[in-house]
Amino acid sequence: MSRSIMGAAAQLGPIARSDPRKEVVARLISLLREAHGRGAELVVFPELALTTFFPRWYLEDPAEIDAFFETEMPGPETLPLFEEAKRLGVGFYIGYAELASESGARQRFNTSILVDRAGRIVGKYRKVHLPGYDAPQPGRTSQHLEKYYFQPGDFGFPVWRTMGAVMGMCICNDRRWPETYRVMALQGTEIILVGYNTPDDHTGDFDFDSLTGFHNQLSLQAGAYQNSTWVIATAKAGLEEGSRLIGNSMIVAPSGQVVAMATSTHDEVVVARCDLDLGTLYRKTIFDLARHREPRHYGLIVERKGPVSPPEEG
Ligand code: CDV
Repeated sequence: MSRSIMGAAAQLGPIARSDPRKEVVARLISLLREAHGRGAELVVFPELALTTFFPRWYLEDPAEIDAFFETEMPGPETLPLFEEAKRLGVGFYIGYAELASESGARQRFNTSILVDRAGRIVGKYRKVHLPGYDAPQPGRTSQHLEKYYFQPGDFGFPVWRTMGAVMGMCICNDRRWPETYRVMALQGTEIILVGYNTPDDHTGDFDFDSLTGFHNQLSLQAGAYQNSTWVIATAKAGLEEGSRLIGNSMIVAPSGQVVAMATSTHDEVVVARCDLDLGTLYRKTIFDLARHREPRHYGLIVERKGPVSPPEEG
């Protein structure tokens, strides 16, 4: 009997800084209902889906910063989303800014959670690859300060067996790194869930930035194909506080083919049936990792952080 799960990418249009959480959660619930109406069993919301993408600003006032963070999940404002998902029997992924106070220390993470169809949090992931800088960069109209606001995630890349599949999570910039997918593939992942906020001017070099949509798709398709996994990738899109965030939320099959893609930069749901046995075919043939990988030649990947070139010639 073939195994499958009906997946949805629930893209969000822009969120203004002044938008109250309550309003944002109402939008999430409306997307959840639409996805459910179209048969979805698992809905993927974006990275930092409850607020505007605040790492574009350099803020110093701790109270102002704290306002973007969740101290509990669900909290009073997010509980209605959990309740509605449970009522509908739909699982979901959502990204948010987490203010953790474990062992008495306050730590900030860019986090996502996986909630099953009974409304239980079954997995938590904290973003490993934080892009940008830890201090404002002179001469830039828009900053990217994730290294200032967040600590790198401390969970690695776990996967969970839930809702009839093995699922992993990552967040935005993680999707550009082959290590992200491969570590999850080595744990048998069948679906990777990812939310993103990607401004179309993130390097400030037009030649590079004009390829932002292409690089998003290239990373997702390569990650899916090379690791025999479905990828459900969801954007926060549109003109948000003067920053243009790309859309193109998509669902990619283990073949690397895009099977559904958003066509707007607004709130939008795309759905696709994810046949989990499609991944098995790839895993048993061209990407049979246990048969074909040669890890003894891959040591540098974990031993060395950045490139060291051979000495100059002559
Ligand atoms: N939120 C992100 O991680 N955004 C990055 C941008 C800065 C390039 C991304 O990789 O899409």
